[in-house]
Amino acid sequence: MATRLEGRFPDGFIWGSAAAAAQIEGAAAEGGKEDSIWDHFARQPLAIANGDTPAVAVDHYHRMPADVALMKELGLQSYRFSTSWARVKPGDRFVNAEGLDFYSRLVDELLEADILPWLTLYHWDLPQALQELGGWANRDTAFRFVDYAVAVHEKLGDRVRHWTTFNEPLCSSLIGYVGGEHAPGLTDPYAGLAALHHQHLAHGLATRQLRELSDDLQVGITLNLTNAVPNNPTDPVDIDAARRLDGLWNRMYLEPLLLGAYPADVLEDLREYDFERLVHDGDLETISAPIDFLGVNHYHDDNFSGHPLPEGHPPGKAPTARQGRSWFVGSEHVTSPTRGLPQTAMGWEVNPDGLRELLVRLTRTYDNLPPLYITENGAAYDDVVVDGRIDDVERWDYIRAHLWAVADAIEEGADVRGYFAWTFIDNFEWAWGYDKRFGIVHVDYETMERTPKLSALRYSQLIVATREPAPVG
Ligand code: GBH
Repeated sequence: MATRLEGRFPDGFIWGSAAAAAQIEGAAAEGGKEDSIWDHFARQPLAIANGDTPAVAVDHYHRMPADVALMKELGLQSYRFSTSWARVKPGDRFVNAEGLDFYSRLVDELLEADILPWLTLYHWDLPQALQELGGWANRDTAFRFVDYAVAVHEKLGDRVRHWTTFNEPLCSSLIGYVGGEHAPGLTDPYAGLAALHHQHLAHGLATRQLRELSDDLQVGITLNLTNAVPNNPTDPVDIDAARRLDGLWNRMYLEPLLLGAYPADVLEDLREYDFERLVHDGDLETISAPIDFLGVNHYHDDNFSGHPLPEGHPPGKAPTARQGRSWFVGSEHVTSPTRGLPQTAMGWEVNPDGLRELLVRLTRTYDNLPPLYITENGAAYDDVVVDGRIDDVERWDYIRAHLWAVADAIEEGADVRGYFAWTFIDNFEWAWGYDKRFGIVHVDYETMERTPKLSALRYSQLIVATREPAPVG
């Protein structure tokens, strides 16, 4: 039995932390940046808790050098960030040099601090101007994404080696276009399914283009994958519910990428929507071009039932009183009963072993699975500041327990090469606004002062310890 967590990761394992442009930058209308769909969405009534907006966020745009200095102080080896399309190429016609300059300075600061830049091109902030042309429901947006990727590459391609096309396309397609909880806030299953396919296409087209521009890039994608568990493992109705959601949530994203085909059982679940009309000749070949890594974001696994929630079951948490719609397209009857496990402040159940199971299952299912990176994992808790300290013991317990699960998965053969704690700093948690804190670094929203929480200090110690030889005996 291994007793030291720090001794359980392979050489070269990358320890990092992550954030996303719309969640931290602020400066929403500065430096030539125009509205993204999140700026626009945040102005709609009841879109975001407390009427919060990403306009200022944690002002990272103006505080970037100090934030990078703090990353260095904590010993982070890599920083996963995203570029904002609305800052780089807001309209369809021009590239905003001032926006690109910001990212160029960020990359220089990181390299100077010996921190590997890990870039994501799309973390949900489509330019509103493109939304007005239909957004991701419009196939043409996939081709506009390539133009944007080329513009970013032209500026950063000489210094950035790790490129992620999309972060969690499930959220930016189904939750944004069907569930209505995320921008653009639609509740249209047809638009959601179109967005899903067009984001895959955009991924494939951009991957091909980036490889043509440089032959030494590491190009991949990040998916949010869940471990779909049947509520009652012997009830065929629950088993079918888990199969449906594993399909819609995981396999609709994994399989076109890795196998070049959408899963037949899900296409059947979606029959009334005629999903296949969206898929043109050659699309699947484009989408399934080999990738160098798969990013896995994981927060919770999910328990599914094909029965209505029992009477008296607590309702799922929603950020505002706004009415959404189930984004379980084609499987709208499926419910997610709780299992009575401990929950984070998001109401997400904590079950670290679900991450081990997921990683092992991926490894056993797909022969051509590329190396894996945990590109997000972390938790929201209600932090308390006492004498200027934030002893977020629960958050550190959460991270630590998930790292044990990752180490167990590696022992069982999963090729996991890095871990990025979500998130470097408290920030704009989408529809939840500033209500939920996921940071390992605390932000005082009055003064914008940054304070590493206990979790950051422990994480930092862990990073140092993994570099030291194990004690003898
Ligand atoms: C990630 O999304 C994001 O990449 C990141 O920006 C964000 O800040 C972070 O996690 C924390 O939220 O409809 O009830 O079944 C997490 C996305 C949120 C995915 C909830 C699926 C569905 C809940 N997940 N979720 S439900």
